[in-house]
Amino acid sequence: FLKSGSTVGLTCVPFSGGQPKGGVDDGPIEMIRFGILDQIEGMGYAIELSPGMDKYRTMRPASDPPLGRLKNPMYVSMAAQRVAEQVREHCAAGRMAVTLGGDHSIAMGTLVGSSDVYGDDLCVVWVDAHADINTPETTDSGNLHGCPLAYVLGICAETPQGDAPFGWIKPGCVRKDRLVYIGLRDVDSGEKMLLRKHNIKAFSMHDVDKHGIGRVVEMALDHVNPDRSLPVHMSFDVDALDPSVAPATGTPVRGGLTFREGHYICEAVAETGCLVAVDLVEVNPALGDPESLRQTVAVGCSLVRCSLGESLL
Ligand code: 5AB
Ligand code: MN
Ligand code: MN
Ligand code: MN
Repeated sequence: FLKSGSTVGLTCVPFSGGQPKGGVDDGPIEMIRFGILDQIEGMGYAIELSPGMDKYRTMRPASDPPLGRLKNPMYVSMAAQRVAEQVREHCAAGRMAVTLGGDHSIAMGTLVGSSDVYGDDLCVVWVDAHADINTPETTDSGNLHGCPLAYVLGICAETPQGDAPFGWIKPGCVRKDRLVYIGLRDVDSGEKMLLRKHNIKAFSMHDVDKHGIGRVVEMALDHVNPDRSLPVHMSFDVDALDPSVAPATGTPVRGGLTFREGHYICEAVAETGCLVAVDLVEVNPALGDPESLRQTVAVGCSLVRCSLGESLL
């Protein structure tokens, strides 16, 4: 697979249907305004931009009744399916797939896209305050940005079929033993049961405090990719960072990663040369004052650059 390819396949997903707060759909455009395109090109990459990003806003179905507790199920499913096609195309062409969200429900799409190309080998590093593994049965909020992993791991009580929302997702396209978390600190009780039941490896903020970020990233990579030979998809939710570092996000939780810890993760994963896809999600420019916005957009862009190897000498 690509060892640090020279073209970035960029997919911008202005989508907020996986949660109730408006504004997260402006995450990508704010990062573009902040200069992410020039920054990536300035690092020597060519950019292939997925077309038609406006479509994510206009494709909302006229009627989208809840599915049990799940809100906007058809809209989330359709948007994620489109994300999957765009990411699949980038990966198939050997590009580094970079996806800017948008809320985290779009990761159903990014993971289907990358796993379609890299198959069983794909390792997933999920950097987040939250586990995002709720099933339709365990979710309290019904917000699908808390559920993307349940669908790709194939651990929902009933597997969606055919034309039903999420029926297009191949359950188990991401292997449970190739998923690892870093940064967790707000995990629902139903999610804790799922993590235990499926034996999924997680490094919480407690582990970061105890071992330090260097050791945690090493242990996380040892778990999924001991020989550093497999392709890695990193899904980075900006709320993994402490709210003092990334305030403009919909579900902030105190006690998060410092600026350096967040960047260290990206640098260390980049350093392996195994990274094939990265998501940067949950930047919400509508939350907080202009300075919070600027700070959060800036940190989002710099995490992307570090994932592309900016700070490697
Ligand atoms: B995020 C919560 N577990 O399911 C739920 O920001 C929060 O993508 C989900 O990590 C947070 O609603 C989703 C309480
Ligand atoms: Mn989160
Ligand atoms: Mn998340
Ligand atoms: Mn969030």
